[in-house]
Amino acid sequence: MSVTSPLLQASDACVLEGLRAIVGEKACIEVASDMQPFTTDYRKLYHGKALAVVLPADTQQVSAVLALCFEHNIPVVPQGGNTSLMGGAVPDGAGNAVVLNLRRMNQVQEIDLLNDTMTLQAGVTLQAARAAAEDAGRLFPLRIGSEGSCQIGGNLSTNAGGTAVLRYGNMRDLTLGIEAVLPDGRIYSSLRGLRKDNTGYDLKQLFIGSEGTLGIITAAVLKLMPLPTASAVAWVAVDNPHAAVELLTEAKRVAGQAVTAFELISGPALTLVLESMPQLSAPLPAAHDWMVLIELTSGGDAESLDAMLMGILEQGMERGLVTDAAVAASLADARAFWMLREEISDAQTRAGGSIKCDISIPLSKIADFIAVASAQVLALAPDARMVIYGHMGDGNVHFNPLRPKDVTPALFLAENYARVSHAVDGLATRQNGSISAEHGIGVAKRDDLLDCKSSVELELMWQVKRALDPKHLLNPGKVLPGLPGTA
Ligand code: 2HG
Ligand code: ZN
Repeated sequence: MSVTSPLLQASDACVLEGLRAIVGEKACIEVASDMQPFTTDYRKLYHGKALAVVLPADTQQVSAVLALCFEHNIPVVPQGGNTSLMGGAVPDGAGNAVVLNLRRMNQVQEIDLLNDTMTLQAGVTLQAARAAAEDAGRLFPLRIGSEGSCQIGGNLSTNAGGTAVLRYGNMRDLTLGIEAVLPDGRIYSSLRGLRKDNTGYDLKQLFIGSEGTLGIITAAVLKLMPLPTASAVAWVAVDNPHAAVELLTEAKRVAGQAVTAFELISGPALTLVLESMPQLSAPLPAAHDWMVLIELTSGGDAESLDAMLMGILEQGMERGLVTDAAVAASLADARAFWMLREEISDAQTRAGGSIKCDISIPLSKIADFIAVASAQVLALAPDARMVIYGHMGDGNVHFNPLRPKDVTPALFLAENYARVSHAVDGLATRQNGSISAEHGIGVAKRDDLLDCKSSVELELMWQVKRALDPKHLLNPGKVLPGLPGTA
């Protein structure tokens, strides 16, 4: 659609014409209703507006779009699969920004089996990246629930984590190089597939995790791992989070590197999933306040891995940490256990009225943290459903109090969002934890950085921002809170 509204300023019309010339008419969306899927986040909590949504086909087009926007002082909001939980990938309501969605840049460009690397464009979905690696006989180990829609560029720009970080690390750990386009259109590239390179500053790290505020990541070289040949999975009832931490220590003692995932799940989290998806069933006959999902994987045989898992569970029972356990007898069982875990996030989205806290804290303190934070939240919102779960093995818990069934999402959030998240995040900060372990900052947690970052950290962040994005055009309003006299 290329009809320019008469209400547009002459300069906007000129920018739109330029954008169409760069990406082609079909890849430049200008009608508000067509832009809506790109200007609203997937939980439908953030509704923005845009001048246009562009879908470039390659890095050169991204570069040309950014150069044009730089010249005309037009903000640009980079977007991958638009699965951010923090409102990080949609524009604000001003309507003056261009959303640059990377989904057309979806080519896996090279798999180098000798180097164990994969080079791909940023718009490849995580699922497609994993499938391409698997087709080549390798594992790309990042694993998150939204893998069908989230894209590698978004995974990089948020330094995504997920359920296999315990074994393989997060996106930063899995990346050898990136290509990124700077706000003025210049292209930075470190797509060299090197595992060692100490030639000065490691600039790629600036772009990873900075949520598109410094440059737009357009391609990456990622590490590949051997495909595991065996896995063993158990759904385990534990007495409490302290017992879960003890069990994790035991698991690491017995199975070492084979401990791939160790996920904590509270009773209310499982209940929510079962209520919202009645076709699924609980792995254990009785209800439990706390459960963990353990996965071991290895390149060895299934028998030894099963024996290790049984050893961990027996020790756990002997020591009174484990009260019941179901071991997956087949791949289908294992998938069913994982589905219960992976559906927790979407079940909250469907219910509405969830307060998202994404805490990390040293493992030695995490159980106490959960106890104290729960007591504080229940003092503020006594009927909240305590949906607490996540990547216990990484010291990362999604602490997401949910509205009671008889209170509307809007009312629950209006009354509780600020005070509950302030209490939980404040406690984490005082204990030297993080208020965003893996979800990023976006717009949702931006101003909370003022409470948890030192003035030195904030000043340095702003200095880096100004150095790379002097006109403050890339993903404005995200990540960086205003600094008095500097914003
Ligand atoms: C998960 O671990 C995701 O399921 C989403 O990080 C967590 O919705 C959430 O809070
Ligand atoms: Zn998570």
